[in-house]
Amino acid sequence: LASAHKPQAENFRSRQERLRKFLFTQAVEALLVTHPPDIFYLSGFTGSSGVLLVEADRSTLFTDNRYAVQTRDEVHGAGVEITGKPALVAAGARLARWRGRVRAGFAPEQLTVRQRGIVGKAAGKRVRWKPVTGAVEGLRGVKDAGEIAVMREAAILAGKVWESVLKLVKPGVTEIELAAEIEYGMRTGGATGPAFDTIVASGPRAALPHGRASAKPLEKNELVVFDLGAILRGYCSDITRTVYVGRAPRKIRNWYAAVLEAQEAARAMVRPGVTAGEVDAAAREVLDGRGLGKRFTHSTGHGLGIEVHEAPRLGRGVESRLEAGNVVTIEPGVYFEGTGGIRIEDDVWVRGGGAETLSQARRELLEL
Ligand SMILES: [Mn+2]
Repeated sequence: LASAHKPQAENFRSRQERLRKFLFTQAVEALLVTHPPDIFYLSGFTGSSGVLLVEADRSTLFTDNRYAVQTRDEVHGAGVEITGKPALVAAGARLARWRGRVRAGFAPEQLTVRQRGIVGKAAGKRVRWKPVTGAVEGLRGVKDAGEIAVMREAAILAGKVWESVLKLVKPGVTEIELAAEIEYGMRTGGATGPAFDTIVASGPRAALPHGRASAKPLEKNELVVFDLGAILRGYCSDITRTVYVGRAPRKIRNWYAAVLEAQEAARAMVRPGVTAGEVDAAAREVLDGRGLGKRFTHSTGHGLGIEVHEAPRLGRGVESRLEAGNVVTIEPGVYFEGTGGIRIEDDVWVRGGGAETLSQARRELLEL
C-alpha cells in the first residue's frame, strides 16, 4: 500500500511546488487554502472541514479530531495538525510565529468576510494579507496523466449508465424514476455519487436548460434531455443527450441535426492555443446559419475536473487560451418555450496537437 501511495505523494508535492512558484510571482510567502476541492488537489484530503496552509518550506493541514484517522490514510506531501481550536485560528497562530513580517495570500472568492476576520485576528499585526485570485484553480485547469485517466473513466461511466436506462424510456415512466436509475447505475459502476442533481427534462420541461428531474411522466411525441455526471475517485464527468419518445417530426430532426453539427464544429475547434471564445463562436456560427442562434441561450462549455464547473469558461468573446491538459465540456443547445429543447454535451481533453473526446455515448437522434 505504501508503494502504491508513493507516486501520489510525489504528485501532491509537485503541485505544491508549482503553487509556490506562482506565489513567488504574487509576492506572498504563504497561502491560506480553504476551498475543499483545492485542499484535495494539493494534499489528497477529502474531508469537508480543514484549512491547508502552504508556506515556503512546508505545508500543513489543520483539522479536528473527527478526521485524525482519515488524514493518516489520505494526506500526502503535507503535515497534519489535529487541533481543538477552529482550523482558521490554528493556521493564523502558525503565521503569528514567523519572525518579522509575513505576506500571506488568501482566495477572496472563497474566504468569507467573517473567516477573514477570524484568521486575521489569530495571525496578528505582523501578517500582511493579500487577495490572490484563482491560484489553485489555475493549476487545477491543467490535468496530469493520472487525472486524465480517471476523468476518462468517469466520462465513459456516465455514457454507459445513460445507455443502460434507454430501455426504460417510454410513456408513463417519470423523470425521477429515470434519474434514480441513472444515479443507482453510477454508484454500482464505482462512482461515489452524481456530480450534480441528475437532469431529466421531458416535453416542455426540456426547454429549461437546468430542469431537475420532476414527477412528470414521459409522454409520447416529446423530447427528453438527460444531463448527468459521475464523481469517480474525486473527479467529475458531465454529459448530455437528448432523445425523442416516438417518431420525431421533420422539424425536430432538423433542430437536432443543427445542434449536433454545432457540437461537432466546436469540438473540432478545440486545441491548445485557441481562445475559449473561438470555440464558442464555432458552435454559435452553425446555429446562426440555421436561424437558431437566438435559441442558444447559454455558453458553449466549461472546465471540468474536481468540480463540475471550473476554469476555463467557454463563452462568447472569452479571450483566455486553451492549453494542453485542460478538460472542457462542449454543450450547445436550443430551447423552445412550451415545446422542448435539445442539448448534446461531451467532455473533451485538450492535448498536444488537438483534442480527444473522452465521453463515448451514442450521439445520433434516438427515437424510442
Ligand atoms: Mn455541463
